[in-house]
Amino acid sequence: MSDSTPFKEIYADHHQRPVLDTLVSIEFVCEDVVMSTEWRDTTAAASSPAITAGNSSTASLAWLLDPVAPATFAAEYWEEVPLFVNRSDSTYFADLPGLGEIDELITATSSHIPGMNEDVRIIKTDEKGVLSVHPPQVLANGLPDIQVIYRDYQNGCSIAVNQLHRRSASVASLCGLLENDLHHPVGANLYLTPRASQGFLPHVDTHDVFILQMHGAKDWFFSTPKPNEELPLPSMKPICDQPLTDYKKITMQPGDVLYLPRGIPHYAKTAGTSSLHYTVGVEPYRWIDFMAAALHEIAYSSVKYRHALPLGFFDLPIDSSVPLDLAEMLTHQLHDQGLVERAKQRLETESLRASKATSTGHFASLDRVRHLTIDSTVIRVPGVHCRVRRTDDSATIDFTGNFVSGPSFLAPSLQFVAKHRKFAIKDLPDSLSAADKIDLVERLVSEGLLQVAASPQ
Ligand SMILES: O=C(O)CCC(=O)C(=O)O
Ligand SMILES: [Mn+2]
Repeated sequence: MSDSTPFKEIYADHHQRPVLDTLVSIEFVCEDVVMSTEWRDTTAAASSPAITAGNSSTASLAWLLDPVAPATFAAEYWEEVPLFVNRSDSTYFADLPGLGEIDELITATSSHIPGMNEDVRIIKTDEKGVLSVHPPQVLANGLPDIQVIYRDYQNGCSIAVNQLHRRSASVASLCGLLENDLHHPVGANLYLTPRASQGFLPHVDTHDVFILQMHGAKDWFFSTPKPNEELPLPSMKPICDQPLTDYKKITMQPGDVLYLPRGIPHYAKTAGTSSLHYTVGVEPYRWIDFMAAALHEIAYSSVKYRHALPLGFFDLPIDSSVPLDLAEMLTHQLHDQGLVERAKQRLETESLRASKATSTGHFASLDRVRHLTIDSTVIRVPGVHCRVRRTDDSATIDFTGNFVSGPSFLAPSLQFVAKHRKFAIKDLPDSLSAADKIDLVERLVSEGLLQVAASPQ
């Protein structure tokens, strides 16, 4: 991406283009709109929300960024350049929880997640620029006191709900579908801000974010990108010393999406109306994660990596010839594509383990599993993604939240399952007997990958 196009604003519908005086005040946007080769009228092709369970998983990133194609996003924006999709279609996110559902999202689940902070937070930056962030008051039953939150909101506080994908199955489905396209972990937070208010001070996030405007309007201010400059690690303290004049402003309306790469300083404010947005965050696998996965894989095949460090080693000098020797072994083995593939598979397997809210209605299938016959039809559980991996003597199908492993002769059947969303049991490859086909499918239903089709066969 050249320096002359630091940011793109994409209009999904040319009838909705802002009037010129708006553009003039954002000189870099103005230039981009005129120069843009991306801009096109996609009114006719306007896609309907693709987040409901069962829709094609490949449509998800395309749907989110429409009219920007995922390949364009990957090549020109990802990790480098903010992208504003100004589609102004207030129905675009209608299938996701909106303003009317927030009370339930807050009160139906305990606010405290063991091992993590509170996931509901009350946030305000006051007129003097002083930030306050605090957890909600909690009732005796452990749930947030919504009455106090209503009062805070009326006093100008924003309400943030983290881990939305654990509270709402439709948000979980959206995140799962995006994960399936991006191959990086995705989660969602929600921010509700009253009119004329500011939540956070300018800051950087250590993950990439897609901001989805659900209700009302919000002004966003963010700095122009400096490609590849920061890319903070999750553990880095987010710093933000950008002078305020360097910030560009856009206004988000319902249906709009803003992509901000991690490390881009930003803040947001409401003016005349309240605002609800989701922040869909992508905590990407980085090369450090890949290298760590490769090292873990090597440790399985090389005993040298499994030896203990010397007793009392904190107080001893470390002989650097040992780590150098290990690094050389790693370099040598990385020439072998096998290690590269195993490291990749390790990350794939890990990515399928993360748990999210679910609404698959699976208990009905568990009730029917005993009645399967060779003629029964089964479907893959909507929103559950799977991948097959094999070793010399085993075949495994990893899927969201679980896996099933067996002898390597199962590999063609597992691959068949991974390829077909819906199939009759008899259509599984004939390397399995009829009884084995039924056994395998029973197992995959029991473990949560397959559902028994509702209609009698
Ligand atoms: O709405 C705000 O105050 C800031 C939200 C934000 O920084 C984010 O969603 O990443
Ligand atoms: Mn942020």
